[in-house]
Amino acid sequence: MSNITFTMIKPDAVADGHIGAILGKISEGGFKIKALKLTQLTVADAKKFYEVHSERPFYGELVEFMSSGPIVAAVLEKDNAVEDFRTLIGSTNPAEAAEGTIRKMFARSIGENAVHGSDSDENALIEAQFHFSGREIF
Ligand code: DAT
Ligand code: MG
Repeated sequence: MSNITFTMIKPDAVADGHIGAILGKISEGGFKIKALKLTQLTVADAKKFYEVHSERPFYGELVEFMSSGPIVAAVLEKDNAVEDFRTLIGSTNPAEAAEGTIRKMFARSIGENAVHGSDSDENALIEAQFHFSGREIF
């Protein structure tokens, strides 16, 4: 399953009513939806998903935020999906994100930044399988 990436529309963007607009940007960006659901991370889920950041000073608030409300999880397919999706979402800090990117348009702050995008093909597969069973990925 190369050419896939994993994304979440984070609790801030769901609460702010941006699910439809963000899915629209994803579709316009040429990504095909392979899996999609509204769900919520437990604290344990969020700790595990962001384990790589466990030594960072923002880990506690990141885990608290990511488990604070519903998210939309999705698996997306496109040539060069990981890199192209990172371009579409923009920099981690929305203040530094390019015009027209999802984070520039919809994020609240560096911590509450509207969307997740996988950072490698390897992690895309791990993250997709963390959230979806085989029968949920089309
Ligand atoms: P990205 O989501 O762009 O891959 P990352 O992997 O470095 O960024 O960090 C994961 C998430 O952690 C990020 O989306 C928001 C949060 N985060 C990163 N840096 C932060 C900071 N300096 N302060 C607060 N939250 C931060
Ligand atoms: Mg990252």
